[in-house]
Amino acid sequence: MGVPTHCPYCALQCGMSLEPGPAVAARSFPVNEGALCRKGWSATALLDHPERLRTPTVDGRASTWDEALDAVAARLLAIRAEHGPDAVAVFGGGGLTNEKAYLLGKFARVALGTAQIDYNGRFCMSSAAAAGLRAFGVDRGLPFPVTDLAAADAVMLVGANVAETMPPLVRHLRRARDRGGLITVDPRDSATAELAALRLRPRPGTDLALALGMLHIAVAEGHADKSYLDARTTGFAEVWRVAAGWWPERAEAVTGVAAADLRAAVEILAGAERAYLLTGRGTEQHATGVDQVTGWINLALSLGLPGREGSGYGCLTGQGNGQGGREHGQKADQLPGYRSITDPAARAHVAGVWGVPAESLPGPGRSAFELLDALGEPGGPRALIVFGSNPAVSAPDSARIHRRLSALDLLVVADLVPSETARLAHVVLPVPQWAEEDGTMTNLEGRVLLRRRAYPAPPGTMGDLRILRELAVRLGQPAERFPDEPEEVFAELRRASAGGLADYSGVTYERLRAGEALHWPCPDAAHPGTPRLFLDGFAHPGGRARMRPAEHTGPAEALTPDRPLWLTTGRVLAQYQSGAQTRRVPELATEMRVEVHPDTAARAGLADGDLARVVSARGAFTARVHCTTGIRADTLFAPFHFPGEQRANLATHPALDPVSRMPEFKVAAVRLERP
Ligand SMILES: Nc1nc2c(c(=O)[nH]1)N[C@H]1C(S)=C(S)[C@@H](COP(=O)(O)OP(=O)(O)OC[C@H]3O[C@@H](n4cnc5c(=O)[nH]c(N)nc54)[C@H](O)[C@@H]3O)O[C@H]1N2
Ligand SMILES: Nc1nc2c(c(=O)[nH]1)N[C@H]1C(S)=C(S)[C@@H](COP(=O)(O)OP(=O)(O)OC[C@H]3O[C@@H](n4cnc5c(=O)[nH]c(N)nc54)[C@H](O)[C@@H]3O)O[C@H]1N2
Ligand code: SF4
Ligand SMILES: [Mo]
Repeated sequence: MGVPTHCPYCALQCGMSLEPGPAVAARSFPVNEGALCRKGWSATALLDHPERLRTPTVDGRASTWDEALDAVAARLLAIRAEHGPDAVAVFGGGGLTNEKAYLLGKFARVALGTAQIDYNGRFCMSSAAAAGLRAFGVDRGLPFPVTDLAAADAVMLVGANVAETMPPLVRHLRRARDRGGLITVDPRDSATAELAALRLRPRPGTDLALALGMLHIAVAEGHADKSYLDARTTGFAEVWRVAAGWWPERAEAVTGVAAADLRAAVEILAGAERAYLLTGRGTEQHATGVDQVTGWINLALSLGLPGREGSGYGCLTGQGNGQGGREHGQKADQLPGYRSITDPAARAHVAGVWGVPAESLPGPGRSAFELLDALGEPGGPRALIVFGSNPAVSAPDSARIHRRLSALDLLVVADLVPSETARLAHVVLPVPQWAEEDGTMTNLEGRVLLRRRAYPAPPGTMGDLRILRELAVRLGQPAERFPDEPEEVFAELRRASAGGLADYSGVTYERLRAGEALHWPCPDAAHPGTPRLFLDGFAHPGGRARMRPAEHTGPAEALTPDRPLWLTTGRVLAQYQSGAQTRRVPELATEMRVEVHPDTAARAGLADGDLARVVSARGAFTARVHCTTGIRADTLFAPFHFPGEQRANLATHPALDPVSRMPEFKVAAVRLERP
């Protein structure tokens, strides 16, 4: 009998069973019904990998744990004494368990007293989170279980390549597919687009024009749900004032998508009894990401989809704990329970749980890119502590971030492998990994899951929770304020989240061990959890969704004769994120390739299989040319999983969305050339 747990990678959090060996076995669980993708099947390969970190290092030399922790604490205290508490910064990750994310936020605010904490979720979910929170009053990626999709007649996937990024999810789209109801919006024919009855291939960065064009058609052709708009929303008149100007031919001219295809998409969605609109990073990772998602939400609301049984709008969360990771206080502006750090009542509640005065809690800090960009700069942090991210590969404008990371007086990285960021660090702290620890994760549907320890942690490693406790004590905190048993940390998290938007107070390890399906909010021990939100009303006072006008402005930079192509970036099936984990798994070996239309390649004097350079105003990366007619001729697609010269982020644009502070990962002006 194996240990029932969940995959270490994406937000689908497929159920699996861990057997001696170590080996992965299938387990029935609703989101994946026993299926796993290649990354899930090969996940145990990293447990005993030769490159696994097993000894702390200080300035490149192996040390004992006491030496490493003493050195970190002493240097942090010295930096703080000289430059103040905000000279120490913390960077977290959406792959950390709820317990780790929670304790990391507490560690920053209480033990370090710094406002400077943010995490990689800012690069991931923040635009959809901000737009969803504004429109619906609460941000839960999917406000319904993934399995609800199985009954849909139509599903429109906007900038989401689930066939590669969450393969087992595709099984829930079977019905929509069979009925000709699957629509994709993507500048290229991704593996997901290949399954769709209708593929819209907009120019990168023009999604808002597309959404406005579709909204225009929906209203002009009588598909808008008037009674739903009247009863359940506010703001339609202002939204229509903008959309009225987006007649289909104008949308066609801006997006490159034929007006007839826009009409066909609206007809499929409006004609379906049960329809869903889902967004992914393709439409969200833009300097106008919040507006773009707002455009899609406005369309969904006009068609009466959100908060209706069997229909809906949702955003597909990405990282294993992308949802929980943004609820428990590692985000610069948030406290546990999805509370705002500027709300006096929230501060008082959380300070009470932590046993510190509310005035001692810092205010909001810099967002992820702004934080990284300030490192070592005048007035910026001089020390950075990283848990669960590899920003040396995954942050935009990578050469610049590399310089900033290298300018620090102290870089501390806790990781299981020597990531590119760990290689730049003064102190490296080796940690156990997923199958060697207990902890909870919250998947893309807001369901809290228990990950269980199946194997012993290797000697020489120390758990993240224990590291935080040991450092906190060395920084002068009472040990009992920093518990390191996951279940004990979770009990405290429950109290801290009580009464917040993401209320976990009724979730317990006991209920999770018993196999209960608990979706937050779950405010007390007798509460069954909330698999479906908004059926009775949206979370704003009065229960109405708030529509907001958003006008299309386009990408942050324009094409020039010197840089005549759009670069967009994303993922391939066999690699995960910065690749720190999956590049080390032999079964997943993948080559860095840039997808290019054959005509575009020929114009650059390149053929399929040649090495090429992709050059932007920030920098250049190299990749092998993969010719495909399934991509727009004005667009290149590159994955961001590779290090060194192959880093796609050497070329990406760090323009930030004004609301979410999400970087523009999905559009940059580039040229393609021979190396
Ligand atoms: N294999 C694999 N799976 C993963 C991950 C991984 O690294 N590898 N990471 C996980 C995480 S953290 C995340 S966030 C999710 C992301 O999951 P997805 O959002 O599905 O992934 P991406 O490949 O980033 O982007 C999706 C699609 O957006 C398209 N796109 C690019 N520009 C535009 C645009 O302007 N408009 C539109 N409409 N589409 C555009 C791209 O061509 C791409 O096919 O995946 C999760 N799952
Ligand atoms: N160009 C471009 N760039 C992108 C994107 C894109 O689409 N295009 N997508 C963005 C998105 S959506 C995301 S989510 C980010 C992700 O980018 P990163 O944050 O770099 O993601 P990972 O590679 O998952 O990094 C996680 C690191 O933490 C380690 N780790 C795993 N589990 C634990 C743990 O429990 N404790 C500790 N201490 N360490 C652990 C892993 O070994 C790894 O080194 O990249 C962003 N960057
Ligand atoms: S889809 Fe995601 S959770 Fe499922 S096996 Fe693959 S990486 Fe793991
Ligand atoms: Mo992500």
